[in-house]
Amino acid sequence: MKRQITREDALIIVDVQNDFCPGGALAVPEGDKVVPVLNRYITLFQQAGAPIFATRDWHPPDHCSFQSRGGIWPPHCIQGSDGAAFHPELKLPPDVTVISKATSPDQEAYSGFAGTDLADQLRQRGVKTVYVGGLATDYCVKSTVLDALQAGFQTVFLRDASAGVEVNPGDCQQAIAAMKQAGATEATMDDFV
Ligand code: VGL
Ligand code: ZN
Repeated sequence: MKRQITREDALIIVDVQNDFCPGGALAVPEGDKVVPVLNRYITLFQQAGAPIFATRDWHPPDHCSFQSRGGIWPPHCIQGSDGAAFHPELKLPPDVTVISKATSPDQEAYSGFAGTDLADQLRQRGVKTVYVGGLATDYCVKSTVLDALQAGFQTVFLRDASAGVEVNPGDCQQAIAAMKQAGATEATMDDFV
């Protein structure tokens, strides 16, 4: 059975920012490979009149997740920097809703739902099912998927539109298992009409 996108569906593009792509401060191996795939999903959702959201990691310069403050990451996605900008080839539509997260110095937020109004915005538009892809599978994509399920949305992980950091080998596989265990399903472009 092929999936047909309707107005009750939404696309959530997670953190497709320069710092998470090759050459960036916290590069996901082959992170930029998700860009052309996401562009195809963007076209599909746009044609169906379905809303599109793009989350971005949007840290102050002294964010608690940085090694300088005892966190585990090098500085990345600092508000307004080139590294924090969306990948230049990502074709976000003019009516995309951008969701900035982890914007306060003392709060980490991997999920696009954490500390944002994403759930309210989805409900306001009558969204029932969210399709989630982007960077990184084993961090922000996973967290966003788990929170979407928690918030009551049917949730589909877009495997071909996601890539992971893989700090430890197997992290992505584990993340995918955890998402499925929590009730997410998985899809790739072939599953759509
Ligand atoms: C992310 C590490 C730190 C992500 C964000 O977007 O997956 N990973 N901050
Ligand atoms: Zn971050």
